[in-house]
Amino acid sequence: MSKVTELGYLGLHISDGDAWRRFAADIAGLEVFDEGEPDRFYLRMDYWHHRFVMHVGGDDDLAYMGWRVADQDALDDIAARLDAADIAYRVGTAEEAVERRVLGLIKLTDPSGNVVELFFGPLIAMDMPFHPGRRMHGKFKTGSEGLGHVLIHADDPVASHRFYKLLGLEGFIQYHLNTPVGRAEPTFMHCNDRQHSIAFGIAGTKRLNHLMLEYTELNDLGKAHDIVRSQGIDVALQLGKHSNDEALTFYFSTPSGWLLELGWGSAKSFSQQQYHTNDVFGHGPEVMGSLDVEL
Ligand code: MBD
Ligand code: FE
Repeated sequence: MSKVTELGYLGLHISDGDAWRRFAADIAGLEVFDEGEPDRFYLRMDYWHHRFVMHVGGDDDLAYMGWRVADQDALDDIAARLDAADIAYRVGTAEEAVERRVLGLIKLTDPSGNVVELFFGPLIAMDMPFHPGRRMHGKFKTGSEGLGHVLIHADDPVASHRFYKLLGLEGFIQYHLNTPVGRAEPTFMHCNDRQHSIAFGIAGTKRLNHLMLEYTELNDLGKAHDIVRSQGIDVALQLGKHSNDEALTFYFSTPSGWLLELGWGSAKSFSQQQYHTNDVFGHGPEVMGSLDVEL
């Protein structure tokens, strides 16, 4: 059975391009990359042509998720499963493949209307090594684990779980949490060694609650934390260690309102399920409004 292999790229609608260019480079250390297109710029993390397409002018939310598959055969195989499950999709045109810098793709939506692109053959720009936006000790952890993870909105977590399982992701509910609006039982799913590439089941106002990126070096997380604190940016959850992926992370506001979770030291995904009611330590809530959970 063919499966998606990684969360490969994201498209984001943003209202303030200049704020995002500064934020991405100066705080996270991402590379801002321009191809002279007036309506967009790119963010890089590694050898990939891009990991993020920043579409300027819009509603400050997720535009699309790009999930990678190995090749055309794998894409055809998953498309046949979508047909059998009566899930509609559209085969991307040659122009759309060029636009995304991939060899081929199909487009569909998940049960909550989040746009999903399944693609194979990304452009890996070996002549253009990653150039961090600020000094970095190490790199972003990508490779076979993809760009990181997203926590997205799900109207119906059971339907979303069924949908992402059809794409080949595995996982289930991993926390029972208290929130101001009641209990939350978020689901976490993986498709490679990254403990989770997607999560859902926490109330929010946007399609995208947060994006998590991981550093290979603890010093880069510390540096990001220093910069966020010195700029007085709203921190939603303070530094702490998650029980499921065991990553040391903190969450803070992006120029789009949704949160960036930066982390280090994540454990690998596991095949037998377990769940948690608390994190290992930390993650104390600071500025309420975006991720109001008691971890
Ligand atoms: C995560 O990455 C996360 O965002 C939450 C809320 C819980 C566990 C791991
Ligand atoms: Fe997270």
